[in-house]
Amino acid sequence: MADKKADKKKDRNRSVDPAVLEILARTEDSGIDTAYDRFLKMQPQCNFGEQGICCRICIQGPCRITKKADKGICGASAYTIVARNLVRSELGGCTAHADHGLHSTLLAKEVVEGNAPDYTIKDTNKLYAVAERMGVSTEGKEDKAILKELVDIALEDFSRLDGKDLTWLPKVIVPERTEKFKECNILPSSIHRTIADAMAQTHVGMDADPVNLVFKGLEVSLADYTGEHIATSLSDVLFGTPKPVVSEANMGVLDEEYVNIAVHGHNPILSEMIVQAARDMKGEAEAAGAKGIKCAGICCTGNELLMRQGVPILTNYASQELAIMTGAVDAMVVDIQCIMPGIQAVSECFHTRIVTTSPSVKIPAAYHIDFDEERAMEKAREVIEIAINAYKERNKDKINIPQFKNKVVAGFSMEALLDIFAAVNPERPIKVLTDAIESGELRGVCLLAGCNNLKRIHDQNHSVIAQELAKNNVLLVATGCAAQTYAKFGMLNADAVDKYAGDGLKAFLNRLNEANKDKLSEKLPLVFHMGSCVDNSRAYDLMTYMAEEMQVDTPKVPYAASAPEAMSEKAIAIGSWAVSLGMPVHVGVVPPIPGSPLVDGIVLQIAQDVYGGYFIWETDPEESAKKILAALDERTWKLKVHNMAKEQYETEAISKTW
Ligand code: NFS
Ligand code: SF4
Repeated sequence: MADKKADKKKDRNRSVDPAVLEILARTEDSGIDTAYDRFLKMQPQCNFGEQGICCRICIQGPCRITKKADKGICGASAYTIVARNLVRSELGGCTAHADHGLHSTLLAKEVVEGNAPDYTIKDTNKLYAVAERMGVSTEGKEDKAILKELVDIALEDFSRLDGKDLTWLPKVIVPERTEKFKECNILPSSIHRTIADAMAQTHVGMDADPVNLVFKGLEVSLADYTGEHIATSLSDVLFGTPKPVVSEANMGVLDEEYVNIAVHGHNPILSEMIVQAARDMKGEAEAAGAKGIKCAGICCTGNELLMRQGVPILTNYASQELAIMTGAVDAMVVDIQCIMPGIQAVSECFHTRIVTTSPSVKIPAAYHIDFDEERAMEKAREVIEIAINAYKERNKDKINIPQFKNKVVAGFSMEALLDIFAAVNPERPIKVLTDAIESGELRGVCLLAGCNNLKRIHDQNHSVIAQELAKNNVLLVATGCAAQTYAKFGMLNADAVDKYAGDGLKAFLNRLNEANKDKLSEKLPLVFHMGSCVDNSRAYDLMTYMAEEMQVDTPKVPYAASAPEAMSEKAIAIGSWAVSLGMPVHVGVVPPIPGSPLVDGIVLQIAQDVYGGYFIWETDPEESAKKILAALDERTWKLKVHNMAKEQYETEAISKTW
């Protein structure tokens, strides 16, 4: 027993990232505590919580469902408690994305009104494209006037109270989906109204019906999707739509001779300025004895900067504290979301400064710069100064950078993908993809998304599932921390195609490479990095375009999603909209739902009957890949049968709706 305990304490193998393993190995006696250690100390975790049958919604609780007490004090059954907890998680995710989307919208408003002098409209093509999608005419209008109309639509979609339908969402999904959502009464009226209503609906003594609650959760998830779509669209307008870009990833991107700044969080509004200021302040860094300034990204801010600026990826969620333990990070600048409070304690063992920048994300003892859009560049320069000052205090003996990094080809926005497809079929670019599925060359598309979760071996599910799917000719797109795993592991480059892709996928990618050889400086990667987690909206746009080409509702498209190491409430919100919008959604960590077999059944089966999308819980990576493949195969098979019937009987056998 004692030995077992000691072994647990020494478990330094909770990752498959070689850089992480190297740092974990040397932390043995350092006394530094990271998430990997705290996870072990937390064991065993509470079974009631894991099952979702602990209720703390009122302070008569906590009420836990047991054999002896099969209802809470108020009489709530396991199904009510589980469903209510699920809705509250979806709400957590939705509010995070709403906050992000609203921030982007308000920045756009400031740009229109001339109050944010350091920002401009960078991408007028995207501005026109979004305007067209929203039905805003652009004729004879100044760019700012167009942007103003988009801002007005977005702001109304955040705040409308009159019960009318959202404007943004129905414009970016197939009409059959909108009909379905209206029919089931889950089309949100506005983002903030849906959030408020769902909070009220889950108060003590409110909704007890699990189906009604689960469906409310799906409405919340559609509000979440709207917030994400707005965030992506307006960020592209203000900062540029990503195009293929070459960079690198993993701890080896740090360079001892430079001032190193880790940029961490989610919102490009600040980090875009930091990157610009870092370029401008090279001289100051040189004066301090460095060769210059290097920025490297963590989590989705990292993805945003990689996609638009080619800034390298440092690491992903689980290993954020370990980046500090290289001794070479002078400042870690954080904005919002997925920032472990644990980074501060680790930073205190080094010279690293933690700099918070959002009024809603402060960490005791960290530096805080009140970022404000009106004086964006000035604030960004303040942050860089903190980093340069820290650089002067570096302890050379403590610097030890794991020398692992891989080449990355990223930047695949929807626009970039269409451009690549257009080299093969200029009239109907997306047909290149749907044809490849129809001919059997590809078995479908899978979006690999989501977080790291310390319950899993860090990055293992991500890498194994992707390798299995690639071998089986699935076209892979990725976002979030999943995409960062692939970046770190060399799976976002063409070498990975030779190594992992099946023959069909190879042939498909080669055809695209051949057609684009004058246009692309690099061959296409195994996995297409589509951006941050809000950019899952890009990945769903892809499904929507495929559905339009195939003339079917989205649940018929052979397109699945997987969150192999899901962790955050945002991931739960995303998984839920992916289900309502028609995807089979694999999750590699079972969320707190199985405590009610009824609710479990609703999200696994009833959701499918009504919306066409459904969840798959599977923790084993090989099994997960098999289940994702089965879900894709079922859809391609059905499409084939329908198409055969259509030809044989010359009828429109294929119904468009789910
Ligand atoms: Ni998505 Fe991106 Fe990472 Fe998870 Fe966090 S950074 S928003 S939530 S942990 S993928
Ligand atoms: Fe218990 Fe009901 Fe209160 Fe939940 S809402 S804590 S089940 S009494």
